[in-house]
This record gives sequence, structure tokens and C-alpha cells, in this order.
Amino acid sequence: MEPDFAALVKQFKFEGAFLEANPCGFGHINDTYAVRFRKANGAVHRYILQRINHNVFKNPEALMQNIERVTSHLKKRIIAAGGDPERETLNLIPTAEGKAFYRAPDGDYWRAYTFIEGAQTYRAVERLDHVYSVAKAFGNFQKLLSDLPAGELHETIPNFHHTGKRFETLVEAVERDVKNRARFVRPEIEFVEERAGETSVLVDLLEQGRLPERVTHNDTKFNNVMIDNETGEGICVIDLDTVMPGLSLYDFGDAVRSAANPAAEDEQDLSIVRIDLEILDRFAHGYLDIARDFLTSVELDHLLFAAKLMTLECGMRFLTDYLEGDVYYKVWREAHNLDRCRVHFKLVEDMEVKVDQMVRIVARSR
Ligand code: ADP
Ligand code: GN1
Ligand code: MG
Repeated sequence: MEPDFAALVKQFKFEGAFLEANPCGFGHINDTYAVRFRKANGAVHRYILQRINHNVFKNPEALMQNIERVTSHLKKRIIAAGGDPERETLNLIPTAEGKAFYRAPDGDYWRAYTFIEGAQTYRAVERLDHVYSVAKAFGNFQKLLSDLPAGELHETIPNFHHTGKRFETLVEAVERDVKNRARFVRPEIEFVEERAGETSVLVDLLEQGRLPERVTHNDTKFNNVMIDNETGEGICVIDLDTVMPGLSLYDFGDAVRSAANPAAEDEQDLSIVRIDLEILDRFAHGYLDIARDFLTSVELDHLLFAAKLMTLECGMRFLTDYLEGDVYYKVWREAHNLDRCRVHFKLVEDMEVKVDQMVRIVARSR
């Protein structure tokens, strides 16, 4: 059901008279709208209004505390660096009561941000210079948050990138097989089983103290950076729901899986799904131009492994959701999650084939 926007917008300190609300973006989780207002002087301007998916984020209050903590930290760091805090980080619009979110009578949670104008997100790479810019933006995001103590943030989704636990959840979904779909995905299940030994590598290194815990974004999709229309720079990292303690490698890995595939994330023609080495090259350069100063050698040694692991994990999560009956991600068609899973497994295979070339590329960027 369409929300009653005219009533909803009254809950926030928006300026002007409400004109209209339009769906915005292609996220799999939240519902995002651009809401348009006319100010007293006649000028029309926009805000972002988002419904937080509280099936996915079980504790929206804690999540919003994180976002307040993270954006206020970023703001200070951006000002100190002479940047523009209105455009280079998300800015929450408070509710009429001065809170960071509004809880509607139906139990839904809503929040609002200033709309970043003159910039946009891209679902797939259109220009190689954008890849470099986005990679730099993610590297810089980690850098700006490097002095925010990880312990100050809540874990908004526990074990989000614990790939070993993701594997266990998949195995349970296969055993339960609530939708009787396991029979359709035997090759995919086998594909994961063959790689099960790799799923705990990063978490083991973390537990052994060989990888540092940092404040990371954890959802570094290519379309989670706003790219300036004029300069082509990655001006603002958005979608901050999963910013929490994590590994730098999760961000690098997830970004490579998202950006380096020139096809769509749900492409049904697997023959066009592949790792584009030029994109990898641009991404590694952009990220490392910022991050080589603070990454440890163990982190640097595992960048490509992380790219493969995050790709495998993402595919496993789509497969799990397919088996569980599409209860987590938004889907638009029958077997949509299975299509997404297959794309990711194809990418994993392609990374395995191209590993030597990929190693050379990352070595050059180091
Ligand atoms: P999801 O969690 O569903 O991916 P996002 O927070 O990434 O949601 O937002 C979805 C889309 O909305 C983004 O890809 C972007 O195009 C747009 N968007 C989000 N925040 C802003 C903003 N502050 N200004 C302009 N556009 C935004
Ligand atoms: C989801 O919210 P969105 O669409 O940016 C998911 C990511 C997945 C991604 C796959 C909170 O990201 O973890 O990698 O889909 N976000 C959450 O496209 O689960
Ligand atoms: Mg997003």
C-alpha cells in the first residue's frame, strides 16, 4: 500500500509545502522516496524519505544511533579537511520532535535526509573514471572513520559478513527446504560445498588477531556512492545501515564483486557475466591510492581472496533466500534470487580462472 505521504511528511522538519513523492533508486532492502517541496520563495527542493526495513534490521533504534554517530563524526572530519559537509556526507533531517527517525502507528520506521543534488548513483559502471572515483570514496570513508572507536557502534546485523555462518545458514535452508526448491539447485549447492573450506578464512584471521577490526561500510555496492555530475568524483558514500565493526577486506571485496561485473547483478544470460580486468585495475588503484597508507600487509595480501569470498557469500545469501521463499531481498520475478545467485557463482568461477592476471593487477596498485 502506498504510504500517506502528505501525513508522513508532517512528521519531519521539512521546509516548504509538500508537492509529491516518487520512488527512488534500486535498493534491495529499504523503500526510498524523493519528496518534493515548494519553499515560500517559490523554489522547489527535494529530500530523501526512507522506510527502514525492520524485517532485515531488527533494531532500528540502534541502527539510527549508529547513523547519527557516524554522520556526525564524518561531518567533523570533512569540515577539518576543508570539504563540504552538506554534500560529502548524509545529513539527517530531524523529526518534528527532534528525533532521528519517526515511528509510525503501523510500526514502520521512517527517516529523512537532505537530497544531494547534482550527483547520481549508477547500477553498473558506465565510465572507467567513475570506478576510480568510487574506489577512492570507499577508501576515504574507511580513512575518515579510522578514529571512531568500533566499540561505539552497534552491530546492526549480527555476523553480517561471517561467511562461515552464512554457509551454515545455507546448509540449514537446504535441509529445511520449506519451498521444495532444493531439487532445482543441486549444482549451486555443490558449487558452494566445494568451496566451504574457504568460508572461514577471514574470520579466523580476525579471531587470531592477524587482521584488524575497523569501522567499515559493509555494503559497498557501486550504487552506494553518489557521483558528482560535473566532476565525476565520488562525493558521498550513502546507505549507512551496515556501518559497524568489520574488516576493510569486506568493503574492498564487496565493491569488486559489485563493480567489476559489467552485466547486471540479476543477468539471466550468464555468458556476459564476467570480471572485467580494467574495472578491477581502476578500482584497486583508486582504493589503494587512499588505503595503502593504513592497510597492513596481511590485509593487502588478502584483497583478492576477499573479492572472491564476498562474491561467493553474496551468491550464497541469494541462494539461501531463494530456498527460504524470498523473505529477505525484494524480488520482481520468479526465481529472481536464483538468477542473482547464478551471476555471483559465475563471477567466482571467472575470478578463479583469471586469478594470475588479477594478482598482477593488484600487485601493480600496491
Ligand atoms: P537501499 O538501502 O535500499 O540500497 P539507499 O540508501 O542506497 O537504499 O538509497 C537508494 C537510492 O536513493 C540511492 O541509490 C540513491 O540513488 C538515492 N539516494 C539515497 N540517499 C540519497 C541522498 N541523500 N540524496 C540523493 N539521492 C539519494
Ligand atoms: C543489499 O541495500 P542494498 O541493495 O544496497 C544487501 C547487501 C547485498 C546487496 C546485493 C543490508 O544491498 O548486503 O550485498 O543487497 N544489504 C543488506 O545486491 O543485506
Ligand atoms: Mg543502496
